[in-house]
Amino acid sequence: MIVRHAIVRPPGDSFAKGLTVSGLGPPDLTLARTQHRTYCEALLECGVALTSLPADSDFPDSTFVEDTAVLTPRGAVLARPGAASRVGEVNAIRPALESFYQNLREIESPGTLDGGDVCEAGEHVFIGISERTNEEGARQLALFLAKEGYATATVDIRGVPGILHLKSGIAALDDYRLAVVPELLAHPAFRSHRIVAVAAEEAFAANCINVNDRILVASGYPGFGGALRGLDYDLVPLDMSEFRKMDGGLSCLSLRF
Ligand code: CIR
Repeated sequence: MIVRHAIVRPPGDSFAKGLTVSGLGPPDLTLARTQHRTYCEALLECGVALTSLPADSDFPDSTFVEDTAVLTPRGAVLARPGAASRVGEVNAIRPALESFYQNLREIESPGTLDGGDVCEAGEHVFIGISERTNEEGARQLALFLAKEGYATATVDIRGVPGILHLKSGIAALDDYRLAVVPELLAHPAFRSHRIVAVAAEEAFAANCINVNDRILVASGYPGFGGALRGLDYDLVPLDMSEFRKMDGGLSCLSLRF
């Protein structure tokens, strides 16, 4: 998919109060803001037009804009986050999305869905069932996507340790090839795709993004980085240390379309 735009929101003053189970300690806000700026510069260098929303300290996790919506070249669906503290983020992002999409659809109660559980690989969309996204939310999204011509498959990640969202454990390197953590390698939903296995000790690196044929990837994971270079991917390594402390990674920090 060609990425023309991205929406981002820098971390607000309350960033350290966000949800996390990483056990890596509190993030350094100044460093997080620097890392966020570097991330934005990388998107710009990949030819993306950026909409940078103001930081919103009412919602500590609001820098993880990806979770508020599912955007495809064919339409937009507002998510319904599974964590109570994040529900209000959707109304906060709505005006920005309305300026790009005429017909926003919405996940409705009792469905819950976080954008981080949705992985688009060409005509295939994988939808994670997680602690945040329930089966009803996945069903509603699958109906919207089917009308747009996408094939969907669900992947139950509940109980997979260390994987908050589906995209914490898989990434579409391109339309045909996925990066996948060990626990999900054998999942039948991925049978028709080529796979790059991410070693358990480098699992955080699985959350990478293809932006106009460059792969933005967390720095500090030489095995995965080497495997991608061996496949001729053009890498942009970025330090994600402060976002990792809050269970976030590269995909979570932008809505790309
Ligand atoms: C949360 O727990 O919701 C945030 N601290 C992290 C969200 C990361 N988002 C993502 O993986 N798409």
